[in-house]
Amino acid sequence: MKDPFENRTKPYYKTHSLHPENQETPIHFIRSWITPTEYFYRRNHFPYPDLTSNSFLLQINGEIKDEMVFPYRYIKSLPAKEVTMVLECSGNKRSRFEPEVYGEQWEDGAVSQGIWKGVPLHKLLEAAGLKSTAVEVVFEGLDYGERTDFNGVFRYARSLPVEKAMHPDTIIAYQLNNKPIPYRHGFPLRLVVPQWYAMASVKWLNRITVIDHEFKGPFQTVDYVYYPNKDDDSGKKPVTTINVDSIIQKPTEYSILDKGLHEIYGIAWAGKGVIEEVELSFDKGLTWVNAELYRDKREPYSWVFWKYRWDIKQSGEYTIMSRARDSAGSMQPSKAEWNRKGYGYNAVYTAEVKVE
Ligand SMILES: Nc1nc2c(c(=O)[nH]1)N[C@H]1C(S)=C(S)[C@@H](COP(=O)(O)O)O[C@H]1N2
Ligand SMILES: [Mo]
Repeated sequence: MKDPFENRTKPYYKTHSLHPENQETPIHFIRSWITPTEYFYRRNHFPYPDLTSNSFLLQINGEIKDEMVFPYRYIKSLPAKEVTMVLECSGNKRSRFEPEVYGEQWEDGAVSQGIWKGVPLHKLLEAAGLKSTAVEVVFEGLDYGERTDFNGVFRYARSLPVEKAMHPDTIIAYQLNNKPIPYRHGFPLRLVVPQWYAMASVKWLNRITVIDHEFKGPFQTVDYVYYPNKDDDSGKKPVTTINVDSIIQKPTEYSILDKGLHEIYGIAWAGKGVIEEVELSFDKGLTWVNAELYRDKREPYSWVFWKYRWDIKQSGEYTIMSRARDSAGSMQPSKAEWNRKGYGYNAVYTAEVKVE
């Protein structure tokens, strides 16, 4: 499809599928605070939607006092808010699960950081007048298609509990990194939900429906659910908040290093709370040292950079491990919680290197 809003020349580091487009970027080499827009990962369930003049109207209906239609231009004229945050696919790092799980085999790159600008959603919901019967708010994108498990055509749709929808940092965004949101990332309007995995941040947002019950759409109750068991659905729970996580950006896996001083670095991020500590181990987890953290205190939803000066005296093979801890009391586990659809992988990160 012709893309009037983006002129990509660089190839993607890894393409998982082209129809729909699922691609990730070389996160290991990103040192800028903000992920340049052309390096943002892309995750789609359906073909990119066609835009018409109706795509520039946002409807709100359901359990509200007045049905409303907000034009794109009007939304852009309202007092805005900027949110710098990690956008992470809940399937990020899925390829690391053992035993293997189905789904796009994401490596470490289905996570990006951007500055989103838009209008707090609660302002629009307040204008429409939420009824006391409101339980959830459903967000529908313009994209649609078939699924392999059900007959019919579905739109991409997700819900939030009223409380999360009313959070002042849940926004209807129209800008990413100081430009209109690129078409592939949800132009003209996108719901942006800090702290939750990215399936909640509905692209090409077209309709908001307030409902008096729990939403049962397939992207809510079939996908984006943790199923801890292989053969049955017992113990299932919805995928919501991002798990505390980190990666080592340098050295990359299987690097060959000289003895001596090396600066090693990476990033760490959390959903609930902020990163408090990143620890490293060079002896398979026997002992841990603290990395230095670099953060912007005003940006609670963004990742932190960490750095450590590693002085290697002895040649040999090493496994470097990184482990982040957040202010909500969670730490990366040594083994990720396996689940059938492969969401939320966040085991201690490892990179094997050789020192000569
Ligand atoms: N309308 C719509 N919104 C969507 C999706 C989609 O397929 N359609 N995918 C979701 C998922 S699973 C992810 S990880 C992010 C990907 O956003 P990106 O392509 O901008 O990186 O969008 C979310 N919002
Ligand atoms: Mo995702």
